Amino acid sequence: DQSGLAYSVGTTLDRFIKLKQSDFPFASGELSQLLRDIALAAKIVNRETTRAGLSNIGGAFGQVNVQGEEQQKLDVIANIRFMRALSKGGEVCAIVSEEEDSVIDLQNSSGKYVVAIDPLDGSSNIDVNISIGTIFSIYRRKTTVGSPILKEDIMQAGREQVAAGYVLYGSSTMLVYTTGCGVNGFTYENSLGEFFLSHPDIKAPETGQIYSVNEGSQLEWEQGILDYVNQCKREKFSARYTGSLVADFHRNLLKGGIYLYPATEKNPSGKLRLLYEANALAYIAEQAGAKATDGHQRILDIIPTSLHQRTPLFTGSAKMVLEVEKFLKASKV
Ligand code: P6P
Repeated sequence: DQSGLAYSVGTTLDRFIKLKQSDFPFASGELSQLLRDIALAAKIVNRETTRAGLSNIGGAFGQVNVQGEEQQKLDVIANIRFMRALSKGGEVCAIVSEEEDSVIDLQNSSGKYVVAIDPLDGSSNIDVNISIGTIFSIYRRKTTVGSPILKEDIMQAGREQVAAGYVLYGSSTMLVYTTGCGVNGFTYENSLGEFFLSHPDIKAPETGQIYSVNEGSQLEWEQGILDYVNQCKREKFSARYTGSLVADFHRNLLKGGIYLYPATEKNPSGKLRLLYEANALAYIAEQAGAKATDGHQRILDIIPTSLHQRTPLFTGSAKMVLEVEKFLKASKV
């Protein structure tokens, strides 16, 4: 932290953002404001998720989103809340959301940033009170005038991200994000309505004993994945899979471990979305000394070709990700 100003556990998110802003000598505060706008929406969605069972907003909303999945009411509410916070905040020119078929152009010519977001991932877990999450990526638009352009501004490779993060609505609600200078985690204190720095400078263990995969699709995996998971079993690793990507990713980031979503018959390109799921977690992983690959290349190097494209995702402790790639290569010879 070149600012020289000390921050410590217990620093509020607002103060932390201000302190870290000085890491960017030319920062004019827009990215800081955008991060605050996201934190605000997270506070509102947090309140909704904790009440889901009570105010009868759980359960399917009846509509089907672009993913062909039943939209839970909370999905819709989270999408509305983040859209509203981002458009009101004034820093964003366009949004890609899992809940929207096409790009939302905010008609904001002064907005320098593009946000890709999954407002509420793992929403099938809402009704059974399992942790859910928000995942977001932030890019600077490349063009400087007129409406943002799909190829140049919206579908940028993950390595172009200027910031990324997730909110985990779990036993406590956490905001974890990076702006390219490491990863920091903040825990929400409901009674004060503030996020406080609780996990400064998160570094992922370089290996671990936890693997997270839906073994129900084992018969559909390519041989290398099967070989790797069998190796995990020989080494008596623990299987931990909540069905909620953010929860599994966060636990593995802190304790060491790997999350795998390979290609399956149902999802031949994997299930997870590149723009608003894999890229954000891949940026955080690498900033914390971990890795994220599609089995052959860094997630962050994938050049997007469509808005909602899927990718296989193997992410977590660096040595474990390298091991998966080794097994995939070995199974092809
Ligand atoms: P499956 C939730 O729908 C999600 O996008 C991730 O949060 C989760 O890890 C995965 O899909 C679960 O998918 O096929 O194992 O049910």
